[in-house]
Amino acid sequence: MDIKTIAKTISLIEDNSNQKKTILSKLYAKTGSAHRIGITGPPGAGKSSLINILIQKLRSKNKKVAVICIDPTSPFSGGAILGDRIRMLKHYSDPGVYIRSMASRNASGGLSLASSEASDVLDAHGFDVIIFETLGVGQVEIDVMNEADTVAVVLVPESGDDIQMMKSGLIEIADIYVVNKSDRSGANRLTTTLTNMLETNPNPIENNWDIPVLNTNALSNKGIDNLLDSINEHFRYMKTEGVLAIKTNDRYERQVKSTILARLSHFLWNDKNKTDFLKKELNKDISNRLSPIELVDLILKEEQY
Ligand SMILES: Nc1nc2c(ncn2[C@@H]2O[C@H](COP(=O)(O)OP(=O)(O)O)[C@@H](O)[C@H]2O)c(=O)[nH]1
Ligand SMILES: [Mg+2]
Repeated sequence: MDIKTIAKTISLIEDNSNQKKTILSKLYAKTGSAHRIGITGPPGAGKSSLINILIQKLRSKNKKVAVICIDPTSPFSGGAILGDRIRMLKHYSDPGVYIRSMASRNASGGLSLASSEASDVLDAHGFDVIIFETLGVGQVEIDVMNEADTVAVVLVPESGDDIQMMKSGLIEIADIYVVNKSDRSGANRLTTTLTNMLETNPNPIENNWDIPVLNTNALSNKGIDNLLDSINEHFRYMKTEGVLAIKTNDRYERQVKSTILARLSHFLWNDKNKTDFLKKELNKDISNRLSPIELVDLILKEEQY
């Protein structure tokens, strides 16, 4: 399948076309080979710059690479994504590279389901590495990171003072820490802070994996080989320890559950009787309304769940 067809296929899935079920069903059995990598961190940390170099390094090893950029802010291709596009532009004519931005626009079932399904398309069509780039800000982005097998959290020396950052959900999902912009002062201090933090709070689930803290400089290409080595090492670790199989099953389960939720709410809210129940209550004064929880019972009453 060429890149154009892949792009079209992902759009059909994203837009909930009626071909979606056939498409996803045909390819599911062919998934399971790709390494899904999440790269997250604050805006401007250098995620796209690092990904750009990772693409080059992976291409020199003949690996096919896809990047899914998650744009949390805008349903349109916003400035950030445009910048990322330009940064990665030199790969555009390479059929072994596919770059796409994704927004929550139509994603029924959420962005994490949409990105997971898009990855299945890419996985089934021979992409060896699929990278999700997200801004480390909210729950949506953390949910997308959960779809990845390996998560690298990119910080910069300035993040050292940002205690909120350390407390946010970001820290719990990291398999690898990257201190980028290590050309700036404070990089070593942040590396030490992170290393100390890891000694006192090791990952409770992947307890045989020592989370590395790596220094990189995306401008001068420093430390990126180490980053790629750690990414590959984590993939090997997950395979030998059975972690990958668990993650694959978790992903399957999440896809099933998210799809059920999306389908049920679609089914309910396309039923005029149900929406009328809601409208009727909304037209009443609060003092005369059913409580929200009672209305739910009324709406669900005739269904056999
Ligand atoms: N000094 C320095 N600047 C960097 C480094 N990596 C990226 N940058 C610059 O930081 C800015 C933001 O980079 P970008 O990759 O777009 O960050 P993103 O928002 O995390 O994707 C750009 O101007 C990059 O050129 C680095 O290692 N050192
Ligand atoms: Mg970026």
